[in-house]
Amino acid sequence: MQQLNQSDERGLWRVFCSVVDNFGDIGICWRLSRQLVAEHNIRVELLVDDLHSFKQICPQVRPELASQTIAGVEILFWPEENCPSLNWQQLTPAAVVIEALACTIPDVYKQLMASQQPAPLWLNLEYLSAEAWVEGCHGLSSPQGHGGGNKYFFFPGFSNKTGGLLYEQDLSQRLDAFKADNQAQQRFWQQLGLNTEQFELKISMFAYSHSQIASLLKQWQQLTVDVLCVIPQGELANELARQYPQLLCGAIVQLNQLYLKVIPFLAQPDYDLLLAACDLNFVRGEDSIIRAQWAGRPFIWQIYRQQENAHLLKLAAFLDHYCRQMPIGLADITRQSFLSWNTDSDLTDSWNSFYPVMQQLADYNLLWRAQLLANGDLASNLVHFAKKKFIITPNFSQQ
Ligand code: TRH
Repeated sequence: MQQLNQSDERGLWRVFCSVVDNFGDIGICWRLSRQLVAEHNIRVELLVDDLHSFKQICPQVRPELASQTIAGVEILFWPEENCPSLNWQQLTPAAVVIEALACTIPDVYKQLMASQQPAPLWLNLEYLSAEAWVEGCHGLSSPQGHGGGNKYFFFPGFSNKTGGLLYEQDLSQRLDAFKADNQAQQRFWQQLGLNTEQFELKISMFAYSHSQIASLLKQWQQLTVDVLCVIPQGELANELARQYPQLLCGAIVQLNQLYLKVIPFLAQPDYDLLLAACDLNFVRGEDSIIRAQWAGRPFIWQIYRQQENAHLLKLAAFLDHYCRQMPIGLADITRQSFLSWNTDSDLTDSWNSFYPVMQQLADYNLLWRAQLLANGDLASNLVHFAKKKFIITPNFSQQ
């Protein structure tokens, strides 16, 4: 058995990120990498195959550079296995290698890992799911054969039998302080070119395209208060712009009580503030739903679609966790609203039930957030896991 020593603890962590589509993959890898550097004093190298997507959530990224350092994270462009600009042999041997979100480490690098003494700890950071089987698989290892050692599966999740969720130190305190500070919020909106004083309901709408979006917008037009809905640039904004072309020029489109505005993609920390500044957040995919939970505002989640409606099982599993402590009536409305938003249903009825319970949900979400935080945060849980594994299985060749 080898005890963890200083160099293992401080050694390099190499994170591999392949951008499948959208922004969740890089969004998660970028948050994790930054946090490992900032809060755990770990040297992190992030290899990513799409710097243009990365730039959307981190404007400092320069896509023309093969390597660059931002927020202490060393970022390498990883375009393809045999890219001449990446000399695998010359890379510093890593203490920990993270294969993030179903990406595949190149064979040439796997061979290097197997020949390293001691070999790195190889972790597969999985996609988020609230399904029960995740608890049984979290932390399991899988032998890779041919001297490749073990790969460990690390699952984010909603219970203390999983790896938890990405959460930076004091985030909820910082977001709550922002929510209590009207001037800070006004400054935030001004930076987006908006004066929001007249709006009693502010909604952020980060979503994939939706066949029934018009039924929801119609309800908002008929409310008795002024409603602001901001839509980040992308698929849904383009869809709405087919009907209201002025949206793409940054104009505000007024439809009775409803004011629509397309906003640019924000840097990740600003997106967190947007979620805290709105009264209701529509979020999607994997990372923005986590951020909505930290913001503590009412939210509605559009899960990433999968074949044969597999995503609806994942949605149901999440709702089982999320709604467990809610009063029955609130749980029914929440389930129905999430389900309608994730199917092609008309949204009139679900909105009419959801709107009156928003305050109740806002209160509940603070309890839910506290419950999630009791599971520890994903980065710290990963570091803890790595320390344990270094002590027990320091090296592939000993297994
Ligand atoms: O972009 P997404 O739909 O990503 C999805 C999911 O992760 C899905 O699980 C995965 O399989 C698929 O990609 C390939 O949604 P998500 O996960 O919320 O990621 C968006 C990221 O973009 C998140 O880190 C928040 C960030 N973001 C900003 O930084 N600024 C913004 O203005 C917005 C709207 C988002």
